[in-house]
Amino acid sequence: MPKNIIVSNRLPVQITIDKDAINLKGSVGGLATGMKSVHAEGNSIWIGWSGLKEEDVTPENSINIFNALKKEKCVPVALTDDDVENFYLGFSNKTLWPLFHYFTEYTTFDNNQWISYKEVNEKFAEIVLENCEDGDTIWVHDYQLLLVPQLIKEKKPATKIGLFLHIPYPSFEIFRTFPWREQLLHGMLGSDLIGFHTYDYERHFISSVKRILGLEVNFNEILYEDRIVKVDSFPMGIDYEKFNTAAKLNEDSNPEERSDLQKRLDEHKQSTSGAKLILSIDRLDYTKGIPNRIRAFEYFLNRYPEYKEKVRLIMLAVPSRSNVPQYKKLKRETDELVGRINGEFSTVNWTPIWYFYRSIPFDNLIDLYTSAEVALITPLRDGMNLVAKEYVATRVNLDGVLILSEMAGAAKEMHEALIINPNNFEEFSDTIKEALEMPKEEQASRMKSLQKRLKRYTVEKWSDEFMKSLVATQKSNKTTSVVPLKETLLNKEVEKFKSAKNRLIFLDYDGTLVGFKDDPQKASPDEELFALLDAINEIPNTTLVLVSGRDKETFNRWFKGKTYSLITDHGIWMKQKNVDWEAAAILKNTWMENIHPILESFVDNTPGTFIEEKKYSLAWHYRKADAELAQKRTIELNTVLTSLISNHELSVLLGNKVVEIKSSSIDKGKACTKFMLNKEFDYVVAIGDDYTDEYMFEELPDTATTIKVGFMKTSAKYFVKSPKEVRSFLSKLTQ
Ligand code: GDG
Repeated sequence: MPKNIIVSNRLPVQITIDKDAINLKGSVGGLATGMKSVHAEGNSIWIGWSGLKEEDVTPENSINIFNALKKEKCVPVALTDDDVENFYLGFSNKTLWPLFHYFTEYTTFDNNQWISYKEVNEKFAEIVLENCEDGDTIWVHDYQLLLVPQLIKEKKPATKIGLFLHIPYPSFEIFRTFPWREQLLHGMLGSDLIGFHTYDYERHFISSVKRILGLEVNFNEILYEDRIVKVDSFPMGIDYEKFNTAAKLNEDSNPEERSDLQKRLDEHKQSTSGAKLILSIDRLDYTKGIPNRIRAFEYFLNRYPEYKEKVRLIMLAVPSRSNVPQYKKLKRETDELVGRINGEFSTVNWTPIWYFYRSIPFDNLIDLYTSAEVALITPLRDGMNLVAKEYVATRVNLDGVLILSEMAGAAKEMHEALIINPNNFEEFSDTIKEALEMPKEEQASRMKSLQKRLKRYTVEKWSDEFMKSLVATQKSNKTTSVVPLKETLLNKEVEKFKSAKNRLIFLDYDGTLVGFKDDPQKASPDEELFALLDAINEIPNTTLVLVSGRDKETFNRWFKGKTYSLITDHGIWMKQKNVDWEAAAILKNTWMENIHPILESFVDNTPGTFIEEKKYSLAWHYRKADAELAQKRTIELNTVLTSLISNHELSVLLGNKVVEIKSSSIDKGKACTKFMLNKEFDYVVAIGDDYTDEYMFEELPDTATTIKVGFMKTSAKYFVKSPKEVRSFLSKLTQ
């Protein structure tokens, strides 16, 4: 029975060893809750780091640890001291975390840490591979494990792999600075489905994929090797009922039963009439904008002094990554700021900021949420931010106001919050005032709408939606009728070729026999290719034809002295073995002078593009241009051209990174048909990579073997991944 395998940096249980006793404690985090139903299903397992260092695990306790975790359906990945230092505190938290949160000044690029990141990702992948079988569904979480999908997919292609990034995905301009950008993207693209919290992160990722890897993207589907990788946004929710129920219990509790913290909070309220609490909760992380928030609060107190002695900011900062220098600096800065402001503003009865640097139990968290009239959640950058959602879920009386930074992913869906730019102190302080003075009815109407959505789109729903989408991705991947030409099928084709009596091979050139070069003139045949083509050409009863959009002059120069048959200019010129060139059609090229200026204007406004003038066609090449701009311009150019050429027997070909205008009375398909006229072949194979080759695939007899290079929409029967695979197939024919 297929399994669900969850993979995350940390396991959902915390393990401690006390002498010989092994203690496990379930984690209460959002991820553990969200994945509960996925993990509960069938024979699911969770793979991750237990928090113990390899050095803590001895031959005596290792079995017990393993068995204790096994009971929880968890499989540990062992990390050494060195891994924790370089992979976790190093690369994950000093490189990826700051870079993806736009803190480039905090980002370090250290090659040793990158090596460690790769090694630890391999460790995770190895444990996954030991535990997975074909048909299993694997869900990998977050920025620490971005290489894991590819490492699994390479070895186990028949698994379904999902990846969810919990932090922002930065814009291309930020991501491009990352030295190992290609490797990281390839790592992620090992997935079948990649999920982000918001559409913005999704589009930034797609932009990086297009610009850095030059891959083709249709809406949210990336054509990657022989697969489709789907990208989508899944905004993570919370366990609404858990927070809502806890808040109701808190509300109904007797004053004597209340916690010490709750009693202090109550005292504050009773001390002055109109006293209000503003709450902030975060891990102590520079992305959360804590010093900024404190300064903005100071600005507010100076701007609206009437709130002194009435309003208190209660700030919970949970210790986090305290070994990393930036976090140490942040702690110092926060301590100093709180000290300075409290020193400056405090009176005998009032301190403006209550600051807790610790983690608190869940019940106290509820005390804070339910007691605060305002929640001030103002990160400088945040993937989602669940605290904002939890605050809303605890407001059982429909009161309270959420102030939320527009830099948090949550702002994309919590429109009824007061959304602010945390860097704008005027707006910041005015919004605090607005929140403190907001009429009850408005509070209720905003809370109601916010709660409605949170109640519906819970964390469980989030994981269900992701899993459903992952399964659906696999189905849509299978709907294509084109199959990869490998192993058995490939050998069958070779057999068919060998047992045939008269064979014909049509080969496109660019993108089929050679990879693309920035300058098309530099793509001349290499020695290996000549040797291969010569070997095929020498096989008895075999006709080799190169069919290209290239001009006759270029092919004449490149293949001088060779006896292969050639078709050039998309079929205008044909040269049969040992015969001179003949024109397949008499064509005019007077139209060119009208089209040329249009192409020139597109060259002017699309840097990196150029025009290739052929005798009977004009080509606008954009392979060196920015991928996104080129995509936009291609649509524009196609629209302009198709409206102009309709009466002129011309057609526009949208090729592989090229738009070509040529006479519509010729194409590769017509040329191949003409070539075959009055000849008998019992094995025909055609290989090509772009739109212009589709004419060939469509017009050849049904019995022909047609092969597309690259995984794109095609009417060919098979596909191969690259010119390298084409060459390998051809060389099998010669053996
Ligand atoms: C990453 C992304 C994204 C906090 N203090 C205490 C405590 N908490 C709980 C909160 C909340 C969670 O921790 C914090 O969640 P966030 O979403 O705010 O932040 P990150 O930890 O940075 O998480 C983030 C998230 O992943 C999910 O995808 O939203 O953007 O950075 O649940 O309640 N819980 C208890 N005591 C505390 O002192 N019990």
